[in-house]
Amino acid sequence: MLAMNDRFPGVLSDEYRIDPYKYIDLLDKTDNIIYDKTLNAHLAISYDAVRSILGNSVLFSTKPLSKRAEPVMRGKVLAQMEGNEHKIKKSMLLHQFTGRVLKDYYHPKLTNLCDSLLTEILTKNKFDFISDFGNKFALLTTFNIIGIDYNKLDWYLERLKLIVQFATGFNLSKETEDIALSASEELEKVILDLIDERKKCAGDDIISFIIHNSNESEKLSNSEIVALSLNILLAASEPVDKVLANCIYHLYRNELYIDQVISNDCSTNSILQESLRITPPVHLIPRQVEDDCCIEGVNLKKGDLIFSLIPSANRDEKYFEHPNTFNPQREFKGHLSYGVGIHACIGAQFANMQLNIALQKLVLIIKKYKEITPPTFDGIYTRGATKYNLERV
Ligand code: 2IO
Repeated sequence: MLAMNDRFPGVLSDEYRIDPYKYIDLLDKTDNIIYDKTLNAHLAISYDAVRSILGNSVLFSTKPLSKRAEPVMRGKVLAQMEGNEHKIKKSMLLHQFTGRVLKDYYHPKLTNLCDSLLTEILTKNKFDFISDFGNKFALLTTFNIIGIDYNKLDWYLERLKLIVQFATGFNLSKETEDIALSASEELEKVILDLIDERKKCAGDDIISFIIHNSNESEKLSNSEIVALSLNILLAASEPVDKVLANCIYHLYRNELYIDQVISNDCSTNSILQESLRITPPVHLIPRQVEDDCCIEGVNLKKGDLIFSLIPSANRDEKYFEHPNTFNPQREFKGHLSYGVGIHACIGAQFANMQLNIALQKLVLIIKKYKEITPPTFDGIYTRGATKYNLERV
């Protein structure tokens, strides 16, 4: 009889792809780190192991991103950087994604955007939550940040899909890689044009802010601005529709919370954080082991690849009682879906605000609709609904 974790089929298996949570729930998290033969990499499956790994960026570097992200981002993404470069660029971006700018500038903008998308949907008897709302809300929000014209939605959507596939894929064919690379070159061109425009005439977008509000010694090159812009475009859009669809999915299966949110007995944020915990949009976070070491009782070798399996850490019984029950009222709220440590998501506050705005409005209308069929989920790196058809009751 094989031990429980030896029966884990591997992240790249067909069974896992169809229903990862079935296998994640079976994992014995007290093993902390297991080896995944399909990935040729370690998998951190416990809460403590994921915290130790993501919390130590010296021993566990983000070097895997130089293959995954850099080629399609036309330069280094923030998560690849260290030291002073990381500090300067992180605080530049954080300024735009926190505090006053968030409350005074983005809150009203995103409220209006959400309202106008929902007004359009309310005229329909049937709609797909992903393509008719989620994708649009996600991407148009990032257009607000970068200062991109709303009518370019389809052009960007098409190309971003390809670069996400590159950054989050496994064993891709040369052909698929080349298609993504040429999409990213096209994206680079239009961002370079935007930079030129903003140098002549500043707007209230993040590119103008980066160009005009940095010290002489901190001036970024065009190619650095392109990489950060593409980084934001991807990281801020890819998870958003997935998280919102997951929230709706959980609410339809736990309808008492819809009423509780409406009657102010439960906050949208509790729904959101519990949904992020139990069904995180980003499942895998890659790191390279920089030295031989022993972490949570497991030996790792310099050069090894290790993925943090976020949904597994978030379902660790040591921290979350009845881990696969959706319970927005649970006491411990420390899910790891935004990561942890110096490379934790810098858009977390922005995302929480954006998602709460949408949820506040969605809870008021979802009882007018029901699922035609349950959503179809896909993805092993980022995972979410690809189609979610709703119809008026
Ligand atoms: C662009 C995977 C949605 C990041 C990424 C390849 C680098 C980095 C992440 C997150 C979430 C995206 N990695 N954001 O996991 O910027």
